This record gives sequence, structure tokens and C-alpha cells, in this order.
Amino acid sequence: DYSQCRGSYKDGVSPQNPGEGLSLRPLALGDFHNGYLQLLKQLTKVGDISQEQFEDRFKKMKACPDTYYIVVLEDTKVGQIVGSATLVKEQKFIHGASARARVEDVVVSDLFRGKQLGKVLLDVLVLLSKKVGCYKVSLECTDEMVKFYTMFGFNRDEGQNYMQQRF
Ligand code: 16G
Repeated sequence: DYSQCRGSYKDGVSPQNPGEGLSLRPLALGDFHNGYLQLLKQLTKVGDISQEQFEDRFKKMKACPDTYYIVVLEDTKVGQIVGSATLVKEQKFIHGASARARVEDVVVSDLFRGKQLGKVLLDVLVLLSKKVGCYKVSLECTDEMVKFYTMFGFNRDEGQNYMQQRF
């Protein structure tokens, strides 16, 4: 029920109606053939992933119930994925054995920017993180993207830092 999404939209766009010819749906096994990995390449390195590898990873994620929620926007006229975002739910002992959610791998095709599609994806995932019982939702982003995510209710957590090791 997307009517509970908090944002306001222009031009009749909404999660129910993301735009002419666009459909919002979960990632499907067949999306290997619909440009999903090519889209992710607009975000970061993806590498050379075979259909078998894609399907194996998809099935591994599916086998973890209530954990991976990958939503995509498909341009139905050409059967190509033009936007995607992932919500990962992490089970916790803290906060009364609650869970936290992370928004990951948000990407909208460069040909489809400026159409509020990032907003559609973010609003849906924030609502979903509440619906699936998370006590918070977080994300990591570059300095340039901080302003964008602030529009969807994300704020820097003062005193907390994002740290990592790369392998
Ligand atoms: C951004 C993404 C993160 C993604 C990472 C990839 C969002 C909100 N953040 O931080 O999810 O995994 O880029 O960058 O989409 P990397 O290849 O340098 O790890």
C-alpha cells in the first residue's frame, strides 16, 4: 500500500504510478536479460557476471526470507531495468530483538534522471523498512549525495562514523 509513502510528487508521479511505461516491481530471476547488471555499472564496478552466477546469487538471496528486498523500475516498452534499490534487513538482539534496515545500491539510469524515480525508490524502501519491523534505516553515500538523501528524512548521525576495510 504505497499510499502511506511520505513524499510529495510533481506531475502525477507516485510509487503507484512511477511514470508512463514504467513498472515498479521486485527484482526477478529473468532480469539478467533485462539490463539489471548494466544498470548497476552506473553505480560502481560490477565485473563480468555470468547468467549462472547471477541466478545463483539471486537464489541465495531468495533463500534468506525477510532479508533482501530488491525493487526495480522497468521500462516496459523495451523490457529494460532503469532503476533499482535494495533494502537489507539485519536481525538484531538489541532494541528488543528488533532489526535494522540498510538501503543499498540505489541507482537510476542516466537516461531517466530528473523524473523523481530516486524518490519513488527511496520512499518505497523507507516505508518497507517500517512495515517489516525495523527500528531504523540507514545508508552510506558520497558527500554529493548527502543533500539528496536528506530530502527523504535521512540525517547524519552525529558521533557515529561510517568505517570500513577494503579487501
Ligand atoms: C554507495 C551505495 C552503496 C553501494 C556503494 C558501492 C547507496 C545509498 N549507497 O555507497 O549501497 O554499495 O556505493 O560503492 O546506494 P563501492 O563499490 O565503492 O563499495
